[in-house]
Amino acid sequence: MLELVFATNNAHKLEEVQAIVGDKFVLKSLSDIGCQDDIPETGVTFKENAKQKTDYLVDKYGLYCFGDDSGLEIDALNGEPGVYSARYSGTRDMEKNIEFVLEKLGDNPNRTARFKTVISLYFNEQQHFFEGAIEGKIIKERKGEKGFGYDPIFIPNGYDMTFAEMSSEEKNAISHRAIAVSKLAEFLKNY
Ligand code: ITT
Repeated sequence: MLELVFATNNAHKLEEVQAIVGDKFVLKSLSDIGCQDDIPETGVTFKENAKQKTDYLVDKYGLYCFGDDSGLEIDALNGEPGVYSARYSGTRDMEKNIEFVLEKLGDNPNRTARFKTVISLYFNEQQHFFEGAIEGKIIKERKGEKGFGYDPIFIPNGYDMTFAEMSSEEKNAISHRAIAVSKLAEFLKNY
């Protein structure tokens, strides 16, 4: 079994990714390795932020690791919240962040959006990136209780329910993170 640090403290993400990667890899979170640091995410792209996370862990712990940065891009908001998804309203409170998005969009008929993920992997002394995206639209009111983040207001194209109405299996089969993580898993399967 291969141990890899996943540069996150988000339990939902760890669960989702472990399910996709399967038993061959044991994923450790930041708290599992005793890292309490607030790793800087100061980039203006998902890729820069993802790489900042793995650079930090490699410099400080010398461990093989991966980190992702994800977010929601809404066309009518010029790609926002983007890298600011976790704190769009100025807080990490997702109720407020969703409210802020819905207020900004108002009755704008252009509701197209996508979730994106970029994964940075540091493995065998090499740097790799894997990307995933899923297109969809933002609805006007929250629907569903599952998932996390902006899931209650995002309906992926080809579906009539939000990510928050899907089981984790359904979401994991199509999500931005699933796409990026499958690319990561595909890459790692030879090791
Ligand atoms: P870590 O930095 O600890 O990994 P995070 O919550 O900040 O956790 P990301 O940087 O990957 O996670 O994502 C930033 C925000 O984008 C996240 O807080 C959510 O609000 C939103 N987001 C990302 N992936 C999402 C998903 O699958 N469903 C809903 N919202 C998501």
